[in-house]
Amino acid sequence: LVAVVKEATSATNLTFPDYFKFGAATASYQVEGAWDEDDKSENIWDHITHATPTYVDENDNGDIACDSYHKYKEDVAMLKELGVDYYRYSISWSRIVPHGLAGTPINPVGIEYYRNLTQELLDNGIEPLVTIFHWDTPEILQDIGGWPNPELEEHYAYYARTLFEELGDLVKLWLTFNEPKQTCMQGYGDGEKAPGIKASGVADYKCTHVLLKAHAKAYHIYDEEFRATQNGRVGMVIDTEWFEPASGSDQDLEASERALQFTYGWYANPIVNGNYPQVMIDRIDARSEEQGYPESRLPKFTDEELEYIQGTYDFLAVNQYSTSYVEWQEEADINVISYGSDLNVHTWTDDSWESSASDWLKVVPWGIRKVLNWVSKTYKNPEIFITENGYSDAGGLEDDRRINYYTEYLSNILEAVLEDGVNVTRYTAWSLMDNFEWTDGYTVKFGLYSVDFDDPERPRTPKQSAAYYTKVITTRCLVD
Ligand code: BGP
Repeated sequence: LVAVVKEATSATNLTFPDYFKFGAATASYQVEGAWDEDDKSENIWDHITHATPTYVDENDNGDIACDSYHKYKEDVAMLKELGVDYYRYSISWSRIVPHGLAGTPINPVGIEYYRNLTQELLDNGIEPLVTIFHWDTPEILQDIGGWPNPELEEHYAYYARTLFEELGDLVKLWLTFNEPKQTCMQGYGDGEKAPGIKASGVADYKCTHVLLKAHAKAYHIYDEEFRATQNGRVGMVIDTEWFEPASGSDQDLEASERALQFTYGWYANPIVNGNYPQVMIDRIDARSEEQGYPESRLPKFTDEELEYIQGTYDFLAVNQYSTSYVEWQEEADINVISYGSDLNVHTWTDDSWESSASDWLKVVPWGIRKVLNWVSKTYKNPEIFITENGYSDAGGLEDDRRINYYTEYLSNILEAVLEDGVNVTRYTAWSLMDNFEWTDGYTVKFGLYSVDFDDPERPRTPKQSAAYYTKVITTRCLVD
């Protein structure tokens, strides 16, 4: 009987706790445009889309995008209409430090833009949640090797300190990096995102190593120089799918745990516990040795660095969209050097799962509940922000599939909070509006608002999902 009653308790009847906040997200390169205005310099996405237009579907780029650089007041009006508690947006590094390097001049017009946007949010009762870096590395820094170059730690620290100094009176929530796994794996591993470098199993590990040290440095700078006066909090956005074991066998359960450690754990374990997950260290060290490398392809932290990195988070942040099945497989050919063969599991998606306009995004609502439980259990019940979740289609204002996605995922989140005791305090919809979706250009739409990219004015129009989201926020439950 208990089981039956539990089954019948639909999360749609339950209410989000009072402390729970709702937001919407964008990122600088994806919405701002104004790519060379007011002394902004080129970033790696400006560079790759101009140098190799075919890199992006339909040869598109973010030169104008949603034109948010000029239309930020409209964006804030949309957020106000939506009724969100906060807005997650990112800052363009090459707008703030056009010469990229530590010690070079700060661009006052860049600072002014973000102060204006942030003040406009505050004037409208919307809390800023700022991503310091969302994939748009200044091209000047890529010219010296990009993230695998250890010097990036200093250059990033200079940029981050500048933001704390210039915006920290207004901004109280900072995210150092968005999805560093994508920066490193796609940027320097499989080459599917700018700068498009293919050196999987080597450069992606170096990139991560530098980036984690840069994160820790920014965290310590905030902690030691700003926290006492500004009273804010700092975290890092880490993305992961859920990896559902294909069977209950020990091998498949191990494959699932290993995939999660190589994905979420690659970044979360260092910032929580001080080092890479043991399974990554063991596997990559052993494979490197067998491959004849003089040192492991996975760089090592010194004891001092381990201590410096450990505990550099005030909350954990999760981007979650999709799920795969995972099973154990025979060891990969030792001659193959890649992240994939270091991880060495077999993954696939189920044909019955609803698809979206993005090949990597399947609608698997129960996956988010499992991810939240795994993060909570693995990292000892931290406060968790969901910093992205959303659904892509080909466009249109009647987006009932998106409404369905939000209902189902939010229902699983609610169950994680109310039934499983997971400490989730924020939910962020990706995205506030249709935008430049990286290599998909404008062909794939995630927005609650549509943007007409054929019109030079870039008019925005609410979709049905926008009204739906407003209703969820105001009623604090999952209305039909
Ligand atoms: C996340 C990114 C976002 C956004 C979203 C949709 O990985 O943080 O910037 O782009 O995914 O993905 P995509 O643009 O690849 O379709």
